Amino acid sequence: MPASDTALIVIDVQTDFCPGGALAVAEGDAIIPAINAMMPEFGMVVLTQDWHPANHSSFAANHPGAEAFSLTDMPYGPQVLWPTHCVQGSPGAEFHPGLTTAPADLIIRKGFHPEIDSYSAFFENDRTTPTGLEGYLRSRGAKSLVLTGLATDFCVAYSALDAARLGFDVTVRLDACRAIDLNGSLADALTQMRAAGVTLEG
Ligand code: VGL
Ligand code: ZN
Repeated sequence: MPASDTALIVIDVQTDFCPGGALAVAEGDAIIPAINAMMPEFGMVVLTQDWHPANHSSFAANHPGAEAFSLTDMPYGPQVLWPTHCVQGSPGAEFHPGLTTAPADLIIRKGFHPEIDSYSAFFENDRTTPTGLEGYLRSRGAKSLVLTGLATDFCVAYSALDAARLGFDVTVRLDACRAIDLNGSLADALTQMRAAGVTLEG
């Protein structure tokens, strides 16, 4: 049983990131039984939801002529242009129906500002605009975080790196995550997480 000051963070287990979805991660749904089984072991459970307006600047469709999975320059740095996904209120933005959501204490939505993406559960992609999750976890006394979900190399990794930078003790359960792996992004993410002192398990 994890200590009572340990929170389980479940990143973006949404229909669009699972097979058949708009930005499907290979085997994205395969992690759901493991995540459901972990929830009752934690005193704090947080789910995140990628939650974009239709005019979001991370969508290739909003950049005439741009291909999905190409890179563009944003004021805050390079940004991958994604297929349209997790549009607010759309079926693809729902949690996967297999995910148990009842044990969650908090659901945090991110990526709702049209002009900036937010991979991390803590900060938007400028690495400074907060989502509020840090304050929530600190005021509940969380010291350690266990991260699971989608995708290992984007939203999970960015969340893990921010959490480590904020001083939380961070573990990523790789067996309860799956990756997009775009041009070596998984290897890069694992290297960066190790360098930041994130514990990689599973
Ligand atoms: C994610 C790309 C775009 C993720 C979200 O959840 O990893 N990836 N939006
Ligand atoms: Zn997104």
